[in-house]
Amino acid sequence: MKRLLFVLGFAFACLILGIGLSLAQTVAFLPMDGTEGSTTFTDTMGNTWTASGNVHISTAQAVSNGASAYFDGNNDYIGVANSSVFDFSGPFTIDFYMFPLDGSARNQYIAGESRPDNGWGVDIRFDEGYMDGWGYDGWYGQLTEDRTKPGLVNLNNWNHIMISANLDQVSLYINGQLAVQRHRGKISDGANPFRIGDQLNFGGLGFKGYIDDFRISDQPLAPVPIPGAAWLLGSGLLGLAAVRRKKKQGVSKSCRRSKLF
Ligand SMILES: [Ca+2]
Ligand SMILES: [Ca+2]
Ligand SMILES: [Ca+2]
Repeated sequence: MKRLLFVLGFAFACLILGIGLSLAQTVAFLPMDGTEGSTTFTDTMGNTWTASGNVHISTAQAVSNGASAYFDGNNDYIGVANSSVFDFSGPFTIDFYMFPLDGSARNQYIAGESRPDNGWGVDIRFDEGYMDGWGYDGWYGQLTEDRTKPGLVNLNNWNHIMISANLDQVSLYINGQLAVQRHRGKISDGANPFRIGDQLNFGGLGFKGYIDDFRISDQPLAPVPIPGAAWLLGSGLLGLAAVRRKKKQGVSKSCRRSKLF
């Protein structure tokens, strides 16, 4: 009997391990923590980001650890040189929390490595109170929250934003709700820097507000819970700590649900 239990236990462990290893891996993560005014943005995955303009750590609003990044909407961004981490030609997920302060400005650039002149890359924008994005189905493949719906983004509050893409389709989730799902085309990679907050090449406005816990993963993620053991093996203790921090910070139920994948 003991031998049977051992064999069954071993098989179960292998199953969980297999599930875990097949899960997405975080390739960039900015917890945006630190002291008020700091311009140091540490990436727990080792990517080197540089602050430009007036972007800084702020303790005025936060999802994790009492601090986030504040962007004033005018030439403020955090940038990182291109590398294999910032290649969106395969499956990927970009997710983060944002606290927008301006719901009327057009095309506020939140994140991406888009380069419209060359027709490659992807981006995420906040456009007159709606989420938007470009480049997911050819350069003109716009990704826009359906404007016939009530706005899903809450101004002057934290929102969880997730763009999850496999090779066939791309999904935009806002606070755990599916806002848009559409065909995903070929996404051409390029050497443009990845930037958060503004993108001079695009020529639009910068984002005005706060961003926290910015993450890039190398697989599509769904905003649904998965078994804790498998998730733990797949995402590691870092993710566990991040979720525990969010629970302590009192993020809304929908936000917590979308973070538990
Ligand atoms: Ca933080
Ligand atoms: Ca500025
Ligand atoms: Ca790239």
